[in-house]
Amino acid sequence: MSASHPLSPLSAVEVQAAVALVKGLPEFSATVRIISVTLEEPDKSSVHSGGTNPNREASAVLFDNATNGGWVVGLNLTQNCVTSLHPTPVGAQPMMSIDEQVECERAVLTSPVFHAALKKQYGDIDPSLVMVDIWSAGNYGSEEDRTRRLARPLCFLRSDPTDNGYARPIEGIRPVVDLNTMTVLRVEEYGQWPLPPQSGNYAADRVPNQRTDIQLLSITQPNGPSFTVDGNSIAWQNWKFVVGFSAREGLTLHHIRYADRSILYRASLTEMVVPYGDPRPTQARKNAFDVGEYGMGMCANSLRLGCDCLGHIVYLDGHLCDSRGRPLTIPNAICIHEEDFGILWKHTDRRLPDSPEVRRSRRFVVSSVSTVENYEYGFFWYFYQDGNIQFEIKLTGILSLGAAQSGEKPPHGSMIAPQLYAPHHQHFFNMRLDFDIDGTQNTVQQIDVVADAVDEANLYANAFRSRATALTTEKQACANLNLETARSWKIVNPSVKNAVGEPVGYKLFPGDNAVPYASPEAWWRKRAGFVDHHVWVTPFAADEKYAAGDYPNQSLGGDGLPRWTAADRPIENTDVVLWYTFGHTHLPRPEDYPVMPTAYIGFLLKPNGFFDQNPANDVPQSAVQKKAIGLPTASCCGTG
Ligand SMILES: [Cu+2]
Repeated sequence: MSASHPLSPLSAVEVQAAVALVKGLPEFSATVRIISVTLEEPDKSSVHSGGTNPNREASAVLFDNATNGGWVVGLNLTQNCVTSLHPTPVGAQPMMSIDEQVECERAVLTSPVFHAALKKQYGDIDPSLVMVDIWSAGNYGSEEDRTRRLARPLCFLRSDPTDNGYARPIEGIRPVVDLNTMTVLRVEEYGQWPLPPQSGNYAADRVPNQRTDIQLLSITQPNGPSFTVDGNSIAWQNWKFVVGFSAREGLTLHHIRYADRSILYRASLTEMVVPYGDPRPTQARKNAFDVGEYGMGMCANSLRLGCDCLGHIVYLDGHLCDSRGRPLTIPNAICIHEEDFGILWKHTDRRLPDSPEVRRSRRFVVSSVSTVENYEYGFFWYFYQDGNIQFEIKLTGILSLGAAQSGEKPPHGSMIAPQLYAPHHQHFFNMRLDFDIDGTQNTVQQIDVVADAVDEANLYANAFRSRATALTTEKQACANLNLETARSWKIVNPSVKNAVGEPVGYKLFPGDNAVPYASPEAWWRKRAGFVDHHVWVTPFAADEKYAAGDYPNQSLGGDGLPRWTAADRPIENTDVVLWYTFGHTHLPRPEDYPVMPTAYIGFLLKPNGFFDQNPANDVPQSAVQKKAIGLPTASCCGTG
């Protein structure tokens, strides 16, 4: 078995080879679920040296519903053998599989206890119209939180099978499901709320009077796209990188280079958590760790041309397996295309008004979208001609809603429709950015802009400067954004100097962000220590991949970044990883209903002394521009 690049994700054939090996283990039985099968990445040094990888390796996480315990299995797919088998820590709950979502819904819908609770609330309603979303149980210190594999689903009532059920939350009852036995342990009852009276549909066939004044906008690339795709290796303009995909992380990017100079070795969303801020007993436990509990790759959409992506598209499939080892390929999981992005640069010399120099900007987009029950997250990487890399998360989908009594205005949420409210919540994301700027030995600097003292050297009191603090140890590196100093972070290679004698570098420019409003005592915050700081820096360790640790599901907390950085390891002039946490505070609006217009959050990585001047100075004029001034257009590669 071979793959075009050693960091290419597992193919469907490789996933099935891994499944066959796992199923051959004496530990494997009918009660064992295969939670994930993932590429075990080769050593970084072998990738940087361009060596071919002699072995394709994988790791599988298994979980036995009979014993409430699991294993991590190392696999060599080239040699077709198992290389290691370790039990997971006692009590560790790997993420919930896609099968458990379906089985959990069925368990609730066929439970006589649930039917009885439903009848008490609403009389004789058709249980087949109830919709049950699996929700992770978290850990609130109880015996069962520690000893069972649990879910606390939320339930909704549709008026017909294609109705938007989220419009009618069944507020008063909360089933608790043991995912090991796949049975309803009990149904918790919190009182009675009437079903909100209005429907909230958004599907095309349910929205009458759609607008009619939109003319066709077509994007064509008659000569084809400007990128090449070889397996999962991508080349566009000066950029080269590898697209990865896994059940837990979803879309990842690897070995990002510009003009064959290394910038980022690996970039991934390591965790996210959505804590809700409503203390009502039916809402207080809501906080979803969408990566470590649900799996961003497992929840990835199959994207559609003309809907999710526009233009000349190349899609990549995502190859996974379900928890029984059956192939689970998500066709078109990743979309790859180019977009026009307005003006790249421009200057008009007023003495030469007929010859403005302007260039169109084009950006290269790699994206995927995941649906985690009610919510959608789009993950968009943008590469630009001037060396910028942008990451943007698009938040859309349906709010997680609650029912309100007639006339009630819940204080910890916003009224959205009659007797329907949306609790306040936040979305915190954590990105692991393994920079390798022109090599692996890098240093992170915290950059603060400060005003000079007013003295004889600053007579006009106008002076300010940027102050770079080299981050030397993990504890020193922990920091939050600071508006007063326009704080940013620069990753430099101290051994490689640019034309002005400074170390080459890239800068992290944060975008929107937030601090958590829940107390540090909140149960979810113990499990999500990564929200305590916006920036963390660690020395590279291949097994430190997830900001909340390997097993955040039902964890007691403390794992991940807080645990690793307690060692206060040195981080100067070594292989460093920068972890960036960013949050979106969502006070819902009626306009977010029934389906939410996209909200955006992300960050920008900009070359900062990485190049000696604007690297996009060599972008030619666009075809339209050349035509307008009478130049031949045949060899033109500018947009339009
Ligand atoms: Cu939100």
